[in-house]
Amino acid sequence: MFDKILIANRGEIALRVVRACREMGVKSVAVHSTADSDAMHVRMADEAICIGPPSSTQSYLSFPALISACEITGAQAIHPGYGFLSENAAFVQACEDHDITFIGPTAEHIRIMGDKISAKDTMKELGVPCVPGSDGGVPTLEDALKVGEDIGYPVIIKATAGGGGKGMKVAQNAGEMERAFQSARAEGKSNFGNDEVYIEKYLTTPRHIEIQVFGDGKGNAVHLGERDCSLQRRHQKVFEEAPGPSITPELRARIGKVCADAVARINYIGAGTIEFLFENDEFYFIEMNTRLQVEHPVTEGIFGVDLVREQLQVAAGMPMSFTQDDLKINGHAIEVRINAERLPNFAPCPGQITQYHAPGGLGVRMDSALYDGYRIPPYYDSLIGKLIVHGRDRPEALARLGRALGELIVDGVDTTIPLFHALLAEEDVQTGNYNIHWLEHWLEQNLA
Ligand code: MV4
Repeated sequence: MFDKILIANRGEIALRVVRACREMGVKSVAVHSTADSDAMHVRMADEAICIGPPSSTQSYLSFPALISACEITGAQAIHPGYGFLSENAAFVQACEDHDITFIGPTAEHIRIMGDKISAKDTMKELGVPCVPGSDGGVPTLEDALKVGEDIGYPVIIKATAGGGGKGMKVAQNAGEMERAFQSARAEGKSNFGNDEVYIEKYLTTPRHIEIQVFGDGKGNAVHLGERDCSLQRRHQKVFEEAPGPSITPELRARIGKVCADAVARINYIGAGTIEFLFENDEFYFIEMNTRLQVEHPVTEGIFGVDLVREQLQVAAGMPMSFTQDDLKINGHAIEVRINAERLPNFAPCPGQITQYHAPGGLGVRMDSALYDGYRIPPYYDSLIGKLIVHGRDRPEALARLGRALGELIVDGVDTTIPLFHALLAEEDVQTGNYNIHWLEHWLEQNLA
């Protein structure tokens, strides 16, 4: 095991990694910008080092600052958390060049999955069910119209380099194709410097179901079931749960095995998430994320495992702590994302926290780097905490969520807490009857 690792991140996820390190007897190095000198992850880590000015590009995203910080502190490995450099293949290469272990997948796997066409090709080859669509990139409008004719409308045109919903356009019929095709290309070009697009059948009312996988890099891999993350606003998840209300044990076992076998075959190392659209009891692969995700605690809750510990273990060349047979689901977990945002527009709301009180009690986990008096800087993501509840079943988890939200106090800034009180009062949330469009519709009718 490593003696010391550096955490190339901030906020709750940096603290999450510090906690795993402390339990494992691994020393942790926090890095911070000048805007984060007072941050909790800096206080909680064994050592801290300032790596630059507030701007992320000059601090949390700076290769030389991070590599130098490792050299100065003697850290042998870097945990990237999520966001920032977590899916940056060039950074993985830079770590390798400096004999620093990147705690995550290889540069090659990150590169393959970052390109949506090569990700889909790879998954298809590995037997993972994909959305019907074009065979790779679609270079011209003429080709696009042919694909539309072939698979039938509606279709969705997606930028190969896309992600987070950028560079995605729907065409309801052949007449809408030209506009959608050109605009997806233009968005791909301006956002990612790549105008290549591909086309898929547009699924109208799917759920977003993602399968957690984990590999040891030596041909062994497991799945840890699914998370339903359908409740999203503008491609930002707000509420995530496991198991998925629509997924039976049979469906889970089938898609889980397909996913675990696929990542085992490519010698995948570390945590990964295989994203599907789920409609009419069928799974359709869309993307793979090669990182630990924000919502990983719901999976930890129902399986009783520490995914960050496992990341460190396999990165150090050690085996995972469990086999597939060891992994049994216990109960139900729900996460809500507490953002410093002002409703109804979800405008970022940085500022000073005048009072913070975290909820507690049975089945309650609050992952947050907040404290009384903390100043939320305006430079970074608006996520300030995650409330995760666990119950013996879904109704108990929902009741516990309502109870815990009632105990949570975050004063001084606006937050998304009132949204969750309102959502819990909705019958569709209580019954799990929602898809990827439910929240946007609800917000239009209730907050607009
Ligand atoms: C789709 C789709 C419908 N059909 N693909 C949105 C972001 C990117 N990860 C994939 N996305 C979608 N791809 C096909 N073939 C609908 C979406 C989509 C979506 C997906 C997951 C969660 C929320 C969403 C909201 C709008 C659209």
